[in-house]
Amino acid sequence: MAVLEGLEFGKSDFVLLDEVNIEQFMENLKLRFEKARIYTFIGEGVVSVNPYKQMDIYGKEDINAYRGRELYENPPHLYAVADAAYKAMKRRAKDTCIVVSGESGAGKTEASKYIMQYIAAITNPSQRAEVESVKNVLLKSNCVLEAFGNAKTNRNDNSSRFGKYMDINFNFNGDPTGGHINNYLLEKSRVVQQNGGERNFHSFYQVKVYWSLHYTSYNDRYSHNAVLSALNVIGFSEEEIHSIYRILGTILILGNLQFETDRESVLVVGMEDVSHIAELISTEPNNVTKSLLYRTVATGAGEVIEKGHSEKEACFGRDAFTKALYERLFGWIVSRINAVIEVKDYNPVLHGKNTVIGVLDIYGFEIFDNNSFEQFCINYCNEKLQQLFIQLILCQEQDEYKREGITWQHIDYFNNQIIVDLVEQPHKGIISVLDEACLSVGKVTDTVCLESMDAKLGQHPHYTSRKLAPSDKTMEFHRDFRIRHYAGDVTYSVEGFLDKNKDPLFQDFKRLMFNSSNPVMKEMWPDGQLSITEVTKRPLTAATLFKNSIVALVEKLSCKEPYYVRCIKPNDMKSPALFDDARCQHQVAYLGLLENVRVRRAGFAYRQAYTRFLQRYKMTCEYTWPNHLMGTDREAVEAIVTQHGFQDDVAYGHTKLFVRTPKSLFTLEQERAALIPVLVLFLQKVWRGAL
Ligand code: AD9
Ligand code: MG
Repeated sequence: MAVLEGLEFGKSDFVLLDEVNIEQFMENLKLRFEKARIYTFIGEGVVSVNPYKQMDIYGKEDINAYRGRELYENPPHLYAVADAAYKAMKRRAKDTCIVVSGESGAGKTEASKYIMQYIAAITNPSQRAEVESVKNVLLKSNCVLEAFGNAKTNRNDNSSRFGKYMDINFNFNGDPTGGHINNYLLEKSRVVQQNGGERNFHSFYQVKVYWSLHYTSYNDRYSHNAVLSALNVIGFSEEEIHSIYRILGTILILGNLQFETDRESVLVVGMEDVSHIAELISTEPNNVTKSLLYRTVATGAGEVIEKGHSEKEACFGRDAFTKALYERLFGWIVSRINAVIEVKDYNPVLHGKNTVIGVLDIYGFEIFDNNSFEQFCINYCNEKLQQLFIQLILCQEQDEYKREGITWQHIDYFNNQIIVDLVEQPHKGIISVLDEACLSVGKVTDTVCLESMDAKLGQHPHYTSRKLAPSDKTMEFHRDFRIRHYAGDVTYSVEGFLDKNKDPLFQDFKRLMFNSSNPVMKEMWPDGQLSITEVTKRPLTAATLFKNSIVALVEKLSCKEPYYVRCIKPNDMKSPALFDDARCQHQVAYLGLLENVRVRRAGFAYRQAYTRFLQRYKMTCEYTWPNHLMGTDREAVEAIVTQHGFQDDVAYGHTKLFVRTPKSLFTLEQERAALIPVLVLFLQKVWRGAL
């Protein structure tokens, strides 16, 4: 409900549409995009359309305009939402989170960076050194994580190939004291294989610069310096930085390493590569060759023997090792950053409540031409987040009105719990079928696994396969299954699912790394100290690990007050000028934005328990100041509301007052703010005995 924009820019809050229907919604979204108004509110959330061009709206003056102001005082902006989350945290000591969602290339990562920059800019006005250094590390961590976790894909030149959730901790002053980063499912298969037109992680193009100082391209060289300086600022030591680039080098060499079979024995082609690897990971060439060509196995009789790989097994082992090296490296970098920004010496008695703002930037829904295990996990994650959104925004909201006895017309929406169950239900869901197939002793293939999915889930309304729908030629027999996701149908090819889920890595590689004389590398591979006879427990599968991490994430988010940034990708051409109606409408539909507006509109933007409302605003009304003589707090609140003339804008619940539009509260806040200095003067006089 921004007051500063003319109507020629459309409605700044979708709640203000004359009628809530898809036509009006799209018309408003398009009009605003074409007038370079990329943000629009839905209540306290913001919808953002990727402008695909630099906008002059993120400067110092812009930050100052939003700082400490109310949502409706300024045009819609990420800063308004960030400030709302920050204020809730500071004023009410609430943990809050900002969930940024949308599909690949919609602008999530850019949005989360602007949000973090805003929070950094408005905190620590007194420039305390320790707070400045925390802020610096938080901001610099983005650069490092992007270098190692982002890559050019066909959808986005800087696509995040991992999910990120960052908690920022604040002290009672509202200044950042530390933070913590959680990373989710890095797409490590990219290290060994990329789709046509796509690239490996950015870091690999930088390592070439690091070594040869040849330009790969201006951009890469530029960001290489930025990454090095960020690593330095965060506090990575010289040795650690060297180790990082040595691991990247190792991966590059492994990527070209071939095997050949000579009279039944398998050999590495090109021993100079092996020596080079040995030098990089600080070990003997002999150890490298052995890990590449043999695996240690424990026989039934408890004997330990060395078994030579076939050429195929050697290739498989090499790729698994390459992927694991990168995954461990990435995980280690995150944990190193965490160690630096971890809140230290926090004493709740001394420092007051430690509050948190969480920022979630996680991969959006993905539908590719060929969808594999990674897309399956990513899309499952999006189902979970949609479910959280439904729970928090749609369900809870309606439940509260019911509980408080407020008259309310129920709003229908699609509840995707049924799809979440399809994937994660114990014993029945897809993950459980996959795990079962991975754990069975016999030779289970991807196709066999598909058959058992068909058998178990054939009746599910959101699951199908070619066998279940033989006439549907868009799927292949014995290979594809399809999930009807809330965001659309996705056909997955089951090929490779079992391997990716089992994600096996021969113990020999772990031992190789643990035995490195480079302490940084050794630290990344603590499990390498186990001998083969000690490694008996089956590790959890990739899907189950991912599921557990997402369940934990949702738990973390659900106890915080959520703020939403919903990102929309205007077209597939990365064009600043094109608003592709069909593409945008599809995103609006699956993000559930219309339902969001409806609930918001029918509902009440603000609510407060009568006692708290009274405490805050009693000074604004003659009947309640200094003490009210009414019967109940509710009656006192009624007196305040009536005196200010917004009785038509509220509803009275059993325990809370509900206010429909923010404007009413704003009036009260202004009056309160104006009264406070008067009151302070008055009280000072009382204390001095002047009155
Ligand atoms: V993915 O799921 O990680 O593949 P994101 O994170 O949603 O995706 P990203 O933020 O990386 O997308 O945005 C993609 C590109 O759009 C950026 O590299 C910018 O070139 C462009 N973009 C996004 N937001 C803005 C903006 N606010 N201003 C200018 C933007 N350009
Ligand atoms: Mg991203």
